[in-house]
Amino acid sequence: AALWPIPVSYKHGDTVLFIKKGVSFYWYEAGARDVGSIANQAPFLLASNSNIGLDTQDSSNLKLRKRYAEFVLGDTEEEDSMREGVTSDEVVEFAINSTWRTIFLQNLYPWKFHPRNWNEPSAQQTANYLSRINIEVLAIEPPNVAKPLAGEFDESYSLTLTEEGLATVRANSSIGIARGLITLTQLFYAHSDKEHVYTPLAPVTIFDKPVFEHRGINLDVSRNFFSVSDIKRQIDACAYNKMNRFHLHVTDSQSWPLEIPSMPKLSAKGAYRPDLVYTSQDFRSMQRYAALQGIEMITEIDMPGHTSSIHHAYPELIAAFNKQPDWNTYAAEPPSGTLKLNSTAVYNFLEKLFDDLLPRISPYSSYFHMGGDEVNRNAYLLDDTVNSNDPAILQPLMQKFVDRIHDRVRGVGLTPVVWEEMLLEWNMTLGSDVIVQSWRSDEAVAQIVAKGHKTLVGNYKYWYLDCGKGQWLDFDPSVSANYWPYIDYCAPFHNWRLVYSYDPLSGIPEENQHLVIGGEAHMWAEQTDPVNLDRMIWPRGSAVAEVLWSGAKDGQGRNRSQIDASPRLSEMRERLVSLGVGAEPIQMPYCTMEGV
Ligand code: CP6
Repeated sequence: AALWPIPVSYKHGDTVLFIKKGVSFYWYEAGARDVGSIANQAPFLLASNSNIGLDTQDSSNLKLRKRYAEFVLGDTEEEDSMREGVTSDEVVEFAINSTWRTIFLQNLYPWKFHPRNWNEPSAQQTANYLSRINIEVLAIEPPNVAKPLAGEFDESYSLTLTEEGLATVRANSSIGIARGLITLTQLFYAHSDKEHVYTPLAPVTIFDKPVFEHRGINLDVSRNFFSVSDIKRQIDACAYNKMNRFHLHVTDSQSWPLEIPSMPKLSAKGAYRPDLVYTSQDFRSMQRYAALQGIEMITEIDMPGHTSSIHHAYPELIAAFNKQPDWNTYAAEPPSGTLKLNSTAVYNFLEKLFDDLLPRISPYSSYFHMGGDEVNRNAYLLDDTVNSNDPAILQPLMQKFVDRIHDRVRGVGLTPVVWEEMLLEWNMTLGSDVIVQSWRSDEAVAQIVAKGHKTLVGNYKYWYLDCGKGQWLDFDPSVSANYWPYIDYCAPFHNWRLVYSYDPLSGIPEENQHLVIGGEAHMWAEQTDPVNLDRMIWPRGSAVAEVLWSGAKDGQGRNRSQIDASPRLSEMRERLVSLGVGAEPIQMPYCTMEGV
């Protein structure tokens, strides 16, 4: 089995099917549309050498209409629409397009997975020699669902591939179709003749659905800037791992790279360089690119700590800014600095920020993440609107801060997300809708669900992918701002097996397990920039993706990383590389070739 993440149920025979490079998609959908609108909405499908239209012979009793797209090899145009939101129709179109590209343009020549001197099967020797893969896609969701990502969505699918080369993907939603087509691509290999692909796995029957509803990567783009195309590549990799959330930790103390058109100074002064900024168009194109692949982009504006980059534009809003050399009295990282906690100016600023940003989030996401991590009480000693670090004084002020933000977020129909400290350290009273993201311990997860909140896991000892390499063994912040305070957490190094060994449900009483809705792997970027980004996230992120899609344990309660995962992950790594993702190898070819 070469599939990653491993499906719930999976049966295959061992027929080698040869397929000439070509495919037809028969696409059934609920609700009819005419042929003309296909051309209007998906010009990228209409490469000059492809053919698309409506099959007139269709008349199923489900009143489904059937359309087809025939592809022959050729380049497709990049989707570059600036329309707001995505429809379920566009999700299927995007999935079909990338399925074709992945199978026929990017597929693996599988030498690493066969013994030395392996003889490739030849098309001539094979009885089943097909001129094309026929793919039937059946989704019962209407084609024009405008926001298929709202909250929970049905990602289950079934997939069959017959000995005659007919592939059928069935799902209840467009996103289920996208997930099933990803699996389909993993069944095929390239032949060295460059004319054919083949599968040694037909006939195949797969039924599949995720264990956890929230499966994502959190990328910090404040400590280092990443281009839109770097980020879109991570989104592609997430989708290929069947992840469905992409958390963008877009602002922090070190830089503010997000353009806020109503307050242009924020990024003009707060970004590392005026051009290292995500414009509104960039922001929307990332959200849309994610949504087209069934991924919800979650935007985090971290507050009230982790905000000192605001001081470049609005110094009057920030307290305890950059108290070198004793920044660590006031914050977790240099520079220190926090939004003042009892300030009309800060509330006016937030009002303006949310008026600008929240309406740009709601077409693509059901969440807004307000941060709330690592707020150091001492910063409010230097806040002229508070002048105290007494919890009895700070707590009600923080409650008001959180309540005002959450009410504003709910006002546009979004669900607030906060880091665990708001609940567990600041004892905030939070609405029952609020999702609390944990990171510091399994006990924190247990406490959050005991209070009735939904939670996301991502214990830093397992799912933090950053792992500093330049730790100060005798950490002394007064010596230098070149710091890394978390000295212990990288030992042992977070290799993929350690990442895999984390079970999101460990220590959670059964009656509360439904509140553990999933988790995220975290890419904090203090020591990661575009040069090492891909290899820092992948393929360890794939380990997280499989734990969240398939569960941490196999059918017999065993951790798969100790049983059967390494050859599959090696293969997944090759697939990621062929998609253009610079994922690290986990083994040498010898291991997969000779089965060690
Ligand atoms: N930045 C922000 C960080 C971290 C957090 N929040 C972090 C904390 C501890 C470790 C790694 C990263 N760099 N905003 C914690 C949620 Cl070990």
